Formats: sequence, structure tokens, C-alpha cells
Amino acid sequence: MDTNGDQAGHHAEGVVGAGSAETRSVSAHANGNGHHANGNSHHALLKEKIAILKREREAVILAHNYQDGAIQDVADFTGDSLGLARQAQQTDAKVILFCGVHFMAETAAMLCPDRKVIVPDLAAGCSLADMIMPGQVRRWKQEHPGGVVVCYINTAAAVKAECDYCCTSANGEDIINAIPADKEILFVPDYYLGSYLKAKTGRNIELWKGYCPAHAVIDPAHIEKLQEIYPDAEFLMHPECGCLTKQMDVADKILSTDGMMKHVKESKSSTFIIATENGILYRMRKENPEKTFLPASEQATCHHMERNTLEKVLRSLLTLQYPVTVEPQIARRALVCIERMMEISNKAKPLAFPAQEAPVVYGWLDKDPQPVQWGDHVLAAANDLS
Ligand code: CIZ
Repeated sequence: MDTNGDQAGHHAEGVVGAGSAETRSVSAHANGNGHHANGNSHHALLKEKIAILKREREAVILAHNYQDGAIQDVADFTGDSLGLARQAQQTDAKVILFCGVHFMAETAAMLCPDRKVIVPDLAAGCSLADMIMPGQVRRWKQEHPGGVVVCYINTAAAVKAECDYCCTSANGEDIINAIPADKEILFVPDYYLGSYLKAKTGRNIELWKGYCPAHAVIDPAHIEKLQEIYPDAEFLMHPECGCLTKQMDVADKILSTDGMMKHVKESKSSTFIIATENGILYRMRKENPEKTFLPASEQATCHHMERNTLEKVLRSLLTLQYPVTVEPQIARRALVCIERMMEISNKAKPLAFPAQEAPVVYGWLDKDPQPVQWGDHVLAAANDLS
């Protein structure tokens, strides 16, 4: 357990003790110190505390498909960035605890200006998003007058503010096809997703040379070996994969993470080779226990996603750290390309969560942010700890 997490364990006792009868009984169950020799019971205890605090805070926990399994277990929703952005828009919760990386929380904060969006660790960023800066987009546009800039959702809000359309790996094709055919397209920052969209749509697309380090380590030679050993396995590949340009023709399917989740559920195959960040294997195995999932590379892990831990999730709920906000003048501009994406994508595809209505994305800019009201005991406990 890390030092911060340890502190979170102690802090939790203070707050649960100060709360309801239900919270006090959990405190008694914990024997008052939060330390357990057995890792499983330690996790179970953390999960219990998180559930209690989540209720007291009126919070919702959103977890990306790449998050550690323990975090997926405490989340109300697990999904891709688009699905989670939709969940953020639809929730009544006062607090959105976003377990993923920074740009995802920024998107939720922009779409939900009247909610408090917090993250367990502010350092959980995105190496791919860091490969393009707003000034670089401005200069690129000057070199290509009339070019339409499409950004992958894996970009900072300040970069999105310079772009015309946003897309995810789930809706990239729909977004590109919605742009008038005579337009030159500048795609940032992922070279591989951009190459894939260029091949699929046949459009005139200039590519920025960014890449995701977690997907870049996936080695085609290793995939070939796995395919020899498991000839019946389906090979599913994410379009961010660095070997995409070589493997595009041999992949059975090139899919976003939610696309993969849907496919493995519906497919008649029993074994799958999965080429994306390995956090998703937990969800695949949990939801499809009768099927076998093999990582295309044991090394395909995102060190930013790994920064989030259960201890930090608990600490976030206690202290309401760390809030993610976007300056209004940036948010206003960034939302133009996000809302265009939502509109195209909502028309093109059924919602990822069909039980709910499509979110109303227009008109929020006229709303004033509402202050969030807390129960006094929660507020007092949080103030003591921060
Ligand atoms: O859009 C996302 O959540 C990412 C980064 C990948 C995917 O395919 O879901």
C-alpha cells in the first residue's frame, strides 16, 4: 500500500465514525485501524468504505475500461470515454469521481458545469494527449488554410478549443464522413487511429505523428506466435495500436474498447487475442467468465491509468480532492467540437446505454453553475482532512 493510501485508510475511520449508524457499524467491523494482513480483506474493507462515502457524498464513480479491476468493481459505470461522458451528463449525483485520465475528467467537467468533478490523482495524464499543444494546432492550421481539424478525444481541453470536430475510436468514421467531402482534414494527435480512418474513409487526411506508448509496445511477432498457438482465437485490435499499419489486414476486427466489449459478448468464439491496454481484460473476463482472453502483450499497460488506486479513490471521496475544472473561455470553445461529435454520434448510433434517453447537449452554456450543498458532517470531516 502506498503512503497516501495508508493515510486514506486512517482518515476513513474518522469520517465513518462521524457519520450514520450504518457507517459506525462499518467502522466497528474495521476494528478501528484500517490495517489488514490479508490483501483481500483490506480491499474488501476499502470497497465497503468507498460505498458508504459514495452515498454520503451523493457521488457517482465512473471508471474507464482500462482501470484496474478493483476500481472497476467500485464504479457505478465502466466504459469508454464517450460512454462515460454520456453517463456524466445523465447523472443526478452531486459529485462525479472520474477514474481514468485527466482529459476524460476535463470532458466530464465541461459537459457538467454544475457538478463537482474530481479525480483520484491529478498526475494521471495521457502521454498521447501531451504530444500535441494548442500552439502546434494553430501553426498547422496556418500551413493548411481551409483544413478542418479533427482531434481524438485524447487531447487536453486547450487543444480541443483549437479544433473543429472531436472523435473517439468508436465514432471516428462517422465524424470524418460528416465533414464535407471536398475538405482537407488535419487529424491530431494519434497517427495510427488517423491512418486507420484515412484507409477506411479514403479521405484526404493529414496525420500528426503522436502515439500511445501502451499500444506502441504491442509487437506483431508476438501476435503471430499467439495466433500459431491459438489458431481459433479471434484477434481484436484497437486502432491506437502502433503495429496497426502492419496488422490491419490480419486483425479480425479493429474496434474501440466498448466495441470490443460488445463483440466478445456476441461472438461465438471462445478465445480472443486482445490488442489494447490490458485493464480491459478484467472486465472481459468478469462479464464473460466462460471465454478466454489473451493479452497481445503483457507490457501493454498505461502507467497513468495505474496511478489510480482504491486507496486514492477513498481519499478523493473523503477530501473531495482533486477537482478538475476548465477555464470557461477554453470550455466554451472546446465544447463546440465535443458537441458536434455528440450530435453526429447520437444520430449515427444507438446510445451505449440504451435504457436512457439521449442527452440534451445544447443549451447548457446558458446555465449558471449551481453551488453544491453538502451534509454538515461530511463537510466538517472533509475540512478537517484537507
Ligand atoms: O475513447 C476511449 O475511451 C479510449 C481512449 C479508447 C477506447 O477505444 O475506448
